[in-house]
Amino acid sequence: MLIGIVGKPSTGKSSLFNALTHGHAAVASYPFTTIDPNKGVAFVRAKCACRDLGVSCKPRVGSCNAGTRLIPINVVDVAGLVEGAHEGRGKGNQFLNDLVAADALVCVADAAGATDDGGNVASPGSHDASRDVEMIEKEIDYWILGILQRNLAKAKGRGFEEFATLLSGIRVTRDLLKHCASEVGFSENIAEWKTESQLLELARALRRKTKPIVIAANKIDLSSAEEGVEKLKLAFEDRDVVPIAADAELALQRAREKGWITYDSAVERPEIKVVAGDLDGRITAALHSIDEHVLRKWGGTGVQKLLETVVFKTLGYVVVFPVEDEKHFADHFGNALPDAVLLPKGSTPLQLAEAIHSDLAKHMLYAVNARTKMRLAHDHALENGDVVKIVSTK
Ligand SMILES: Nc1nc2c(ncn2[C@@H]2O[C@H](COP(=O)(O)OP(=O)(O)OP(=O)(O)O)[C@@H](O)[C@H]2O)c(=O)[nH]1
Ligand SMILES: [Mg+2]
Repeated sequence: MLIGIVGKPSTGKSSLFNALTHGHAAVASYPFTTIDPNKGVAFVRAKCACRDLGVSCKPRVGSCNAGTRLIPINVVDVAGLVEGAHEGRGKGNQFLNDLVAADALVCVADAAGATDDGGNVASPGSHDASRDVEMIEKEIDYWILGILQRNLAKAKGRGFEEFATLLSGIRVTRDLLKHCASEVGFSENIAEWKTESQLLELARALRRKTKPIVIAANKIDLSSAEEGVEKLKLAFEDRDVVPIAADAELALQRAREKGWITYDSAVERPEIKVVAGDLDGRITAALHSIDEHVLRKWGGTGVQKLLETVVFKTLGYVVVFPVEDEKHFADHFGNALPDAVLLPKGSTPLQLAEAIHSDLAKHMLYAVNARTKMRLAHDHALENGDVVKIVSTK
């Protein structure tokens, strides 16, 4: 699973990246601080099956803490996009190619409206973040349009099927392409796909399906953000808008690492407890400000909630635990619940097998629900928390 972080320059993309991945990407108040992409790993929390099953699990990746499993998610933070990026403005849009495999995007907006169109510091409330989100979506549509046009040229003289295969890199399947093409009025004869406005419509339809966008309304510690968050929620009623304070989350993580405070972002309404006796007055004041303007006012920094909103709400993924030994819920070494796999809701046992290894899928015979020991139908929709054994000829 890969999540891409996009947005106008200086909205706080790298700050969010650092907060999610405990990373050290460069952060600064001037535009285009990030040029080369930052790549890292974040973790979503999910209920582990170990408690229900009464086993002590041994995750191969991630970890499990008192029945809460941490599952890794890849995150990429890229350069900022400005209006006209598809025509080469700012850093252009070619760097978006690092996001071709992304399952979803997080669009970071400065909800406090304190960043101008070019990413320079502006007075709070002077910019409308919803316009920025519209601009980002438009630039992503043009990027996809470019991919469609390049691949149409490559597929020249060949058919729809070949063209669809060329688009698999951006997670477009044949069926999805067919569906979206007919939505915009294209026939299956790709030689007739010439109208740019229709192609752009197609790009937009494909973007909505393959790159769902969650809006991270950042900088909620600033007073003008309250209005900005409301505006974003109103403008994007059909979207998930999560208020966040990336900077504050980073500051709390670092204060905790230094042993100054205790802080657990995983709980509802987290609190800060100062444990160091001799903190500098400026640090105490900064912590107090975060406590008052972020934790008490908004119920948390929103950073972990954002990640889990993307994975479990927007994408609607479920967690499935594949095992080889259904009696002990373990792999063949006896490690209980070694893997926790994220899959789209409605996935079948074959899709689980494909997610584990293409060979397993190729040689799969059937699947068993390890909890009930009953065989699963081929079209069974896997549910959150299922523990499944795939039986194959190999
Ligand atoms: N007040 C406030 N400032 C923030 C927050 N998050 C980030 N910032 C500040 O916003 C500025 C830009 O942050 P970056 O993380 O570098 O932004 P970016 O979107 O990666 O910027 P580019 O890489 O230049 O596109 C920095 O001065 C950050 O300290 C926040 O939650 N609140
Ligand atoms: Mg950056």
